[in-house]
Amino acid sequence: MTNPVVLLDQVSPQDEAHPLLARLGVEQILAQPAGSAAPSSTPELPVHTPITGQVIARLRETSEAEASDAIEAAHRAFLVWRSVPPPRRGELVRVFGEELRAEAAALGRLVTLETGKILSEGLGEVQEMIDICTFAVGLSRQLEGRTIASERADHRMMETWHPLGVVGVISAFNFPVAVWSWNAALALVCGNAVVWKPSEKAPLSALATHALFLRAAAKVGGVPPGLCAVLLGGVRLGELLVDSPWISLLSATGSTAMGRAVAPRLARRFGRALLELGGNNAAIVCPSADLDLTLRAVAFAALGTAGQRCTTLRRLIVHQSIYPEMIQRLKQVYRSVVVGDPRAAGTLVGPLIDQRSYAAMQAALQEARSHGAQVTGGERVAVATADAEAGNAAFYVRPALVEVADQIPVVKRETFAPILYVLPYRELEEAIALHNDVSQGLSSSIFTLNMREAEQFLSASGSDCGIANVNIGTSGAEIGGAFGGEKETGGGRESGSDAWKQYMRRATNTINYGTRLPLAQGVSFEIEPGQG
Ligand code: UN1
Repeated sequence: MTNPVVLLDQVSPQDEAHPLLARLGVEQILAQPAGSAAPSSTPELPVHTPITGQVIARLRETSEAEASDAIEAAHRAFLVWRSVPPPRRGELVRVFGEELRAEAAALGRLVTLETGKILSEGLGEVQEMIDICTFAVGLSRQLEGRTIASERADHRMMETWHPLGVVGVISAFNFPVAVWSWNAALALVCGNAVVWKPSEKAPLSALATHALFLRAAAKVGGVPPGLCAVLLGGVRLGELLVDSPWISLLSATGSTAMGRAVAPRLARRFGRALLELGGNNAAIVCPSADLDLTLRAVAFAALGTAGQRCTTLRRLIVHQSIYPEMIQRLKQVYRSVVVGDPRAAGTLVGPLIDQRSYAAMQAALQEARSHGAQVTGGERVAVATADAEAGNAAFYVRPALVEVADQIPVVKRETFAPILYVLPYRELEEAIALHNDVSQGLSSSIFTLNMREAEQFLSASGSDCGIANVNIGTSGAEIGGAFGGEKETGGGRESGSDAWKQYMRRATNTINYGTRLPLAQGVSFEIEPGQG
């Protein structure tokens, strides 16, 4: 199985990335020939680490011809894979999960190098991949359909679920491998092929994941070549996936703006979309809340991954009776939380991904100030990393707490940075109305020991999000539940529960095992004897 796409032409040997890439088998796959398309002079794709801002690898972008080749090869692989019994397909995912277990430390560290998330979160991302593999292996023996009562005598009605085709996956920088795995593990046991365009900002972890997948495929044997492929590059390759008639389902994670470009274009050819777009997640803190627990939950949800999760807590709606205490304790946390090299013990907040992200954060804070908000933190922080002083190209910030009286426009937008807007409320109905008064609908929480408040929040007239929690934060969802949200979040559901159904084609079958031909709805349609 060849990776059709890339050549690595430079990795600085003194860099930490080099031994990791060698260990994970990335160099071997890059050395393989690039499929049947002639090597081309596509642009170089420099990979930066946000830890120092330095370039740690230079890849070559996948050409459009190579990408089309890979998609067609995936389609050919699908034609074989769809007839492999699901439990045998599950065996591939099981062995892939074993490879991930064996290399969790190395892959987790590579995720940290590429994204700047702290080591524990880098490892957590790999754990999330392992967990979805375990889930998918179980699923491979549980793909099931209903038997439905027929209105006709001697008839049986049932649903059969068949593999769909090639699944395209566009993933974002912040979860550079886990989100692919939610899609791929399910797609593979469901009998599909997978073509993946990872974020241009985090292609190395994707290549390492692909290398581990190839190892698993070689161990298992009988896996058709081209079943999984990786395309490296930007928007043009994304468009190719959107427009390709071979891509039956496109799962895309990213901004709402990206979703707006993808969804109508996909709809034009009736391609299936699974969208996981922006979030603007809020938590309501009620008077009865356990404040120690709330504070810890809020800290992880708002500060984790430096505020760069789609599930990051961005709005905190606090009952006015506990507002002063909550704000004071939050300020303490925000002042003291360690911002620094994500590889160092004790660091909780690593760098932002890049300059654009820093600029967007500063613009949002400026806008909030101009509306009279009180901002604490948000400034750039100089950080000495393990290698050197992080230069001008690394963007570390002190997370920002922003006190607002109501939801000014900036609060209603998603700024992918560690900004937490805090606002007071009087009545729960008012808090829920504020909570739902944004265009995104991913994740939400309530902190309360009052069962009526909790149940109201979870009810039909409560949170309008795809994820609604009680006494835990908005981020860090387990893989067992369906993941995704409503409104501008895009409506898709990935990962657990019955999300697998999206990766399959449903057929309704009616079987007549009798000798007569009764028609549904009692329709009579008798032809004369001899006519038939
Ligand atoms: C994302 O940020 O795109 O629930 C995914 C969470 C993680 C996944 C986040 N399990 O925070």
